[in-house]
Amino acid sequence: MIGSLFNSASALETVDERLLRCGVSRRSFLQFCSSLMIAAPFGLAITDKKAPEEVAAALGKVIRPPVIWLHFQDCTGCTETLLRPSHPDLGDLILNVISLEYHETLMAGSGRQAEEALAQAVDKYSGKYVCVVEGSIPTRDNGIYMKLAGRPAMEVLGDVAGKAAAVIAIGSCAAWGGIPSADPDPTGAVGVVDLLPNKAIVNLPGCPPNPYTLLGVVLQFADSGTLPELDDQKRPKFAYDRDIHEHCPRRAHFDAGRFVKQFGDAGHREGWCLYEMGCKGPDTHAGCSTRHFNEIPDVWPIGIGAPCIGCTEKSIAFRVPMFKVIQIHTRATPPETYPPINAPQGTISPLATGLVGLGAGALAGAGYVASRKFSIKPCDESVPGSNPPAEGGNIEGGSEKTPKSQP
Ligand code: FSX
Ligand code: SF4
Ligand code: F3S
Repeated sequence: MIGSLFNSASALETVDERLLRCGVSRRSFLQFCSSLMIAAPFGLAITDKKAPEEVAAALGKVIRPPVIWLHFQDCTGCTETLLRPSHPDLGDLILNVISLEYHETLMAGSGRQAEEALAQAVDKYSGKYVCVVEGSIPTRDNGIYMKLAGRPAMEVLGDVAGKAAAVIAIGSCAAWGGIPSADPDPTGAVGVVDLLPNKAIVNLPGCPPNPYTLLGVVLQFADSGTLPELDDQKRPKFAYDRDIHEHCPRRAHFDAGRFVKQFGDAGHREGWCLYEMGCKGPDTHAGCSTRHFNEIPDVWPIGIGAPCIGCTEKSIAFRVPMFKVIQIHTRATPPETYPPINAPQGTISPLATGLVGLGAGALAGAGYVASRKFSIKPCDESVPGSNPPAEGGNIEGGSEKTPKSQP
């Protein structure tokens, strides 16, 4: 696989030409196109088609986009998630669809050779390449906590990202600091957008994010020169416009008031809701509940029985303790398949409706049970999310991290 990388001469081929030259099977390509459609069912012109064959036809004509990938303070999880699909040839295919010109973890060269490769790629594709940044950038003490070839990461970022056509910050570290920025944040870790506020940047937070979100953005850019519509945190709406809770397969349990109380208890074994175990799904915007990882059904945190830690949210992940129960203060739009969670059911006896909701799954009953979770009665222990913050803790999932002094 590595041998197919860093071949600059082939960068300006179309995807079809490249796949033909490398003998990639049509079946793998269609599988890739299906995954792309699932990851971006709307909001991207490149996937806005009726069938994978149509996506494949459009994608085949795209000139493979040159990508320069920078690594700063990270765990390499974002790279791993991109190249570890359940089918090995799919990882290979991804590297044929984009033209990865520089990637420290994957390239064979090191030292001076790697530096030269980077300089050549930046020169050759100046103003045309997509710069993907993985990892946070240390800023404390003039950025001395990470140097590449003797230069602070901040400087390398400025040079390489500065000459890119577009910059994609992959992962929570690159988007807003992520794990390295967790208290006490010894390196003053920040995201790309903090250092390049005027650059065209797309943030793809997640620890790691779904790789198809990255591919969707890169391919859309290569096809049309446009970036997808972004939200106020520069996240593409097509991937971050819903919260986990809206399409969570455990949502019916939430609505019916069935909560796991302890890992390994009967509710946990039955797949009940993890809200009381600290699940941040109601306040976390990401597509994990419908777009699982590695193309394997149920491979995502809640799918394997762990609460969502809110890894896409700057104000939650690595700020709010993992198992702390959050107050639900955002709207939680009920999906069509579930009863409205704020249904006006105030006159129905809780016991009667609880039984109706549990026994018959009646909309009114379940709606009532769910609406209890948003009780306005403070400190009602029977109502999840109504407990006051524990001493010294901040359970406001949506609140900002306490500002720290930055150099
Ligand atoms: Fe790791 Fe990427 Fe987390 Fe960060 O992902 S999966 S620590 S977001 O930069 O490698
Ligand atoms: Fe799913 Fe978490 Fe919502 Fe429960 S609280 S339904 S586990 S997202
Ligand atoms: Fe992250 Fe939560 Fe998805 S922890 S991977 S946003 S389920």
